[in-house]
Amino acid sequence: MNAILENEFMKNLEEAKIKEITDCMYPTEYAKDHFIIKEGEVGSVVYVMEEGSVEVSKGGKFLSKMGPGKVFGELAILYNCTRTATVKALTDCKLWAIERQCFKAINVRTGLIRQKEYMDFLKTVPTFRKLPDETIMKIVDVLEETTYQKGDYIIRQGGRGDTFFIISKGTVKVTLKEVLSQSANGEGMDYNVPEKFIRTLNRGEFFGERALQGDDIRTANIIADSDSGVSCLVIDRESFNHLISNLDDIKTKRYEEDVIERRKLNEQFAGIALIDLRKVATLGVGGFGRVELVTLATDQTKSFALKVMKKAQIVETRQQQHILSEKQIMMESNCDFIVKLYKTFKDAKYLYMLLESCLGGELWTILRDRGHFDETTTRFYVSCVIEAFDYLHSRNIIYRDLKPENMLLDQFGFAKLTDFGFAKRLLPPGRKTWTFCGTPEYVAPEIILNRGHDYSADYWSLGVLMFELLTGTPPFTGPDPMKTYNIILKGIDAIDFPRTVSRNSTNLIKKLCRDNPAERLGYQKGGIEDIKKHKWFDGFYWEGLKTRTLVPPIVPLIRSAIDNSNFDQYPPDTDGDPLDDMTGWDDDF
Ligand code: ISQ
Repeated sequence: MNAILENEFMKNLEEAKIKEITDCMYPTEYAKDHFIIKEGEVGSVVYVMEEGSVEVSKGGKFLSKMGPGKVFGELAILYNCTRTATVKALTDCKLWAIERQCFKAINVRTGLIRQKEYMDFLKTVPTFRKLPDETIMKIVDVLEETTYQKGDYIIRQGGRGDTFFIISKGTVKVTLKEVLSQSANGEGMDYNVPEKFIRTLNRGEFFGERALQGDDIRTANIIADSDSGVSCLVIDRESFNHLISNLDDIKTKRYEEDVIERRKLNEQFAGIALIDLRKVATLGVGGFGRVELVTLATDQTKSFALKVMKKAQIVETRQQQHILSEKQIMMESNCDFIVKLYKTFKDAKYLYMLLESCLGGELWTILRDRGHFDETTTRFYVSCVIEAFDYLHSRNIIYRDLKPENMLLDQFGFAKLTDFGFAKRLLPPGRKTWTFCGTPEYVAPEIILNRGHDYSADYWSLGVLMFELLTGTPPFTGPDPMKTYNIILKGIDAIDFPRTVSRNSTNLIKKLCRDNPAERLGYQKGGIEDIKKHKWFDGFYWEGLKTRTLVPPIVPLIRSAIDNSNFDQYPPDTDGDPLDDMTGWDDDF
């Protein structure tokens, strides 16, 4: 337990979780000279040393020696990772180990239990009962647990307060001083009058709810009354009001019509077969394969981006579900700021996606070549992402992989999101998800801490993107992923903003990169409109962006439908043929 509490990364986990983790650890032994972890191998176990000593090396070079109480391999807590160093036993060693799967189960379980328990509590309170589940879930996220010792006054009669409490552990006493002269503002209270016991309140019961409606004078005393202490879930009026919308402004969105419109568009491409396509150049190389620029053999004025993915590699990295969901989301999305997927193909070795081609190149390439962007340019690209997020979030989809590499410019210079390998539909709305994904520099703290995340993780990444576009480097960067994660956990206030970043920009980035997801701009009752209304966007022509009449800040030079000059050059694939896979997992692709 102490070892975990001293580990730079693990110490950030909640105490209840650490306790469960230590309960799930099992003892293991390694004899002198044996390897515990080998660099480059995939690993899913985290170790804590109990006895002995080990040597850490990287690329054959000695790095350090470690003894009892040290934790190593902790990146495996987050995902099945390739080990970044080798750890060898210098003496016979005793260690404690935990499997990632076990850790993950603890997280999901504690997260879900907490959510369900708090939801049930809130639904018993009249003020909350009428609210939609989605709002109650948001309230659950801002509840803070506070503990009290026996005898502590949680609320004092006559005092002012704007907080509401639900008892999550222990019991409290309600007492009253019968003060005849007590005025409405609590003045005139006679503190010598004895308190009269009224009743006890137990776990699940609540008090102070009138404070949420603006009535801030406390009408009774509430005193902690359990020997082992009392815990309360607390919310204040301001947080409550931020999450609760009085306006019934849920726009009647015509989602079904959208899908129908997209199906019609896809029908235009239904007749295209793989053999009709001719490869022109490679536009990108990614985890599962390549993206090729292709044209129709019969019509060179039309081009597409063909994403070719190796099935064996998808299966090896257990990404099957992600790929199926990528197809579904991209084929149904009908938004100018999202790359369209027209058709898919498959054979024994590969899956193919026939995508709209965007020949302006990756925003990443342009940023690399220019160093950084000015505010106007940044505002334009950030706005394109906001439009895409507005579209996705209103359909309960989170994107989870924002970065300049995943933003492509079309022929006019508008940015579009591509690569939906991590996008996920959250059903029912308000649900959370626990998959660790994204690029280290863009990952939100709640993802690192495995607390469950939802679309507020996209707002975090939007803040990171804005910083990277303005300065050329993302705010949280370390020499390796674990160090990056530790920097992220220290928060945005620990980051130095270059003086070139204006006050308004800094203000917006900090509001997007709040540690607490529920406090991020975009996640509160005004939704994504709150971001659009921020002063950094003052005067921005949102309507012109939507109708594409606004002139983009960078208009790419594209000479023809097969001009790949805005993309980097990639060497030909020399990996050889992947294995066949006819197991049928891709039937829906
Ligand atoms: C569309 N056009 C150009 C490049 C692309 C890369 C990935 C996905 C879609 C693309």
